[in-house]
Amino acid sequence: MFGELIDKFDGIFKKLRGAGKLTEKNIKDSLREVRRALLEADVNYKVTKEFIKNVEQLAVGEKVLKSIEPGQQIIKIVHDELIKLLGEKTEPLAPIDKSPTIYMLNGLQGSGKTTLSGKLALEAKRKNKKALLVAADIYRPAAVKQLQVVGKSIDVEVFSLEGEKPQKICTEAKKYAEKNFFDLMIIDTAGRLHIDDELMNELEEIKAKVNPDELLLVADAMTGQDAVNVSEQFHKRLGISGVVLTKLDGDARGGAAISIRAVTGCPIKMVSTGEKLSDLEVFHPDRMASRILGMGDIVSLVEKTGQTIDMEQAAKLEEKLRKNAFTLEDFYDQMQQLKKMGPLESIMGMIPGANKALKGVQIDESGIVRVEAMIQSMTPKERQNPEIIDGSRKRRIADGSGNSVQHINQLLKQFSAMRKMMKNMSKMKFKNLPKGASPFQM
Ligand SMILES: Nc1nc2c(ncn2[C@@H]2O[C@H](COP(=O)(O)OP(=O)(O)OP(=O)(O)O)[C@@H](O)[C@H]2O)c(=O)[nH]1
Ligand SMILES: [Mg+2]
Repeated sequence: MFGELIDKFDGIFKKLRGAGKLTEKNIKDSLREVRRALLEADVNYKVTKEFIKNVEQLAVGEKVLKSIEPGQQIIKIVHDELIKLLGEKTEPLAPIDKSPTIYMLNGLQGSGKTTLSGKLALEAKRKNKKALLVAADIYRPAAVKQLQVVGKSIDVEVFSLEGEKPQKICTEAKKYAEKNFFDLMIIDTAGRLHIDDELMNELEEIKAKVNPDELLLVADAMTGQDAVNVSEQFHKRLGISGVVLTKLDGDARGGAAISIRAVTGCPIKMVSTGEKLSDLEVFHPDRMASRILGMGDIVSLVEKTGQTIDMEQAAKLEEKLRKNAFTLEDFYDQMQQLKKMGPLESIMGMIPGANKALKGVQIDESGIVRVEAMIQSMTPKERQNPEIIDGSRKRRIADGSGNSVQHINQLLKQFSAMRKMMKNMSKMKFKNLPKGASPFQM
């Protein structure tokens, strides 16, 4: 996601930096390109227009033109304005501080409500909170069963009542949660193909009956401006407290993420980035802006790493990186660690410059097994000093691991790109993170 937009910004910014002297004209030209890039990423037309107007006002000032690095100044203005557009500050979910705190999930069919229910319950569980999932979708066949499967996979109880209406199910669930000291109750409501009165009435009634602490709209980022429209309509009717954008791992162009806050006035609180129950992130406007502008998102990466990487090993790695002694053996260990973190693509996108550095280098998850075989076929000396791997060694390793020399070359290229990135990452302070640090503020 954001891939194309990041590329375009990269090109525009490169020109700005290299322009030497900036004039009103080349600033205007750049902004025209920014405008086009945003529109092509499916950002709302009015939002784009307003954005460009604001940036232009700030950028075409005498102060900027006379500054030492005018190009850099304009990039900073774009960055700041983008953060404003995305909502400025992080809006955490309502704290889980009563028995029960209630999150109600709403949204169109297939937007990801049931999956999100599981994700939120899992996160609550990680915080030692007792969660209850409530099956309020009685319309789609097997919807209750689906939630039960999710609940079972994370060992969270599911509340359901056969033959009852959702309103009744939710009020009964609240009583049950109160009586049994649940900390969090998550209501998984039914979806519809389109917004209709019947659905809205039902949701309104549930809201009135259980008075949720968080009324979240779950919107599919892949649907672009439709996600924005749906959010707006739900907000008008129900008064939602926030939006969770799902499927940001897909090839959505990003327009929804960029426009929702500006169009609806509702904050994006969380983003969902995959089908696995651990694929959930807090939405940080500043970090998202950096990611979109190709500046990476080191903070989220550190947090993600903090969750899954063994801290002691990370400290050792940091030491090695500082000494520039990172070897293929460490690479192998890192691969094992990375595998725990989720799809490589989503991790690479957070590393500044990685999008560019890894261009053309295929990140092929299924290829990991192959890479492991190749490293296993190397001698310890080769793993320590990949530089000594010459033509005949390559052939031997290729034969030993059942690969071609081309594959070995590819691995060495990938390793050297990784080594460069790792050097950048080594500036991060793994050690300052508490064990099991979590990006969630619940
Ligand atoms: N790639 C990706 N897939 C997702 C994400 N969230 C949900 N899905 C998938 O989207 C599909 C629909 O998800 P559900 O959670 O069943 O959606 P729902 O809103 O409960 O759907 P209904 O109950 O039919 O209204 C499933 O195949 C999920 O695995 C996400 O963040 N990324
Ligand atoms: Mg569902």
